[in-house]
Amino acid sequence: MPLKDAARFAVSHLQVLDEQGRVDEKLDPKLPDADLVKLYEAMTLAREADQRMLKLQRQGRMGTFPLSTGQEAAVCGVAFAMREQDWFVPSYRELGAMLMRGYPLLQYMRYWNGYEEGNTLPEKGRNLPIAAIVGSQALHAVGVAYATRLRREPAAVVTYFGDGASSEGDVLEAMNFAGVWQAPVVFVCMNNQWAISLPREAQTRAETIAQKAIAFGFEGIQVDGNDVLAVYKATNAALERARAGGGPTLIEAITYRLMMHTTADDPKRYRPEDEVAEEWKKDPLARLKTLLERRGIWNDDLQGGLEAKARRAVEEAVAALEEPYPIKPDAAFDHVFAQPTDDLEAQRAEFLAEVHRAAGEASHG
Ligand SMILES: Cc1ncc(C[n+]2csc(CCOP(=O)(O)OP(=O)(O)O)c2C)c(N)n1
Repeated sequence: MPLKDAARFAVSHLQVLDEQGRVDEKLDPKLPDADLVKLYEAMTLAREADQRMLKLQRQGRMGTFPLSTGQEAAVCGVAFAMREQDWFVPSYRELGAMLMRGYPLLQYMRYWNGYEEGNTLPEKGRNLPIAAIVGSQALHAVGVAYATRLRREPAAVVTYFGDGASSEGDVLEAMNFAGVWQAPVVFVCMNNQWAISLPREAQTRAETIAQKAIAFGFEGIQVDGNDVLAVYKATNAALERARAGGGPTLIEAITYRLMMHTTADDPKRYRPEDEVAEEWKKDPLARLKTLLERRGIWNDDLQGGLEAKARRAVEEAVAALEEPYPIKPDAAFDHVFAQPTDDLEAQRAEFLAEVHRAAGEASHG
């Protein structure tokens, strides 16, 4: 009996806007000029906030935080394709998208400055908080997506995770459930080439991360993650399919973590600086700016105005951050359940008693 193919698969790679800022006309999602400018503004604000927070951290005015410099196109392009009724389930490196979804920069800075209540989102809006446990959010996303389907809502869920997280059981289990249930969820793997000091080649033997979707019975696509048009186009298609009952998609966004993992990390110890210099040449902000200039809708005045506006917004948040702020040590106990359990409240009381005892000891020397 001859051997037959049981199945055959292929994984596409999408690029619309190349490194020189040229658009492939056939693939162009044809966003209006105003939308391109909005995207560029969102990405610029994220970059400005990231870099300002790095300086604050170095001055001892900010806690340890993860940087998203270099990943703005992938982060913001995804969020731009989302509608208000879609659910946003982030990891911890999606500053630009969080701001686009209405999360105040001040809250974000408070959270990374050690205030748990900074991770409380505005009541309105379908946004989940930052998830620092690698991969955990993928399971939450699938649960939310399943509930969305049960309620027959025309909404979908987006979750982000890293190349490192793609090897976590949580993410693989989440994708399996999503496939079986045909849950309306878009998994966005931000392949920034590094999981702290572990390079992509040592993460998985698979040629692409996108192909992992195939094993779970849904489509995976790879996109140039520094190309905001490709990211937007792929996400928009995946969300439309999910909202219409077509099930999940995995999008692997190829990008690069241009800075340290977090401010506690020194990447010079494990990756060559010429690699980083090469990657700066693919800066997603510069690429989108070139496109705006080619279209004749951008100039130095507008650039100066945008930079000043972003700086003002960041400085306002920094000024508010440094105002006296009441500490709520038990904030971690809030928002765990809609109806707090007796057990949790008992733990809160025990914790607060301990805090008061320690504070009393400290004040009495
Ligand atoms: C379950 C779990 N294991 C380990 C860690 C420590 N940790 C934090 S970030 C990280 C690397 C994650 O890399 P990746 O998923 O590629 O995302 P990136 O940080 O590059 O965005 C690790 C190991 C954690 N927070 N949670």
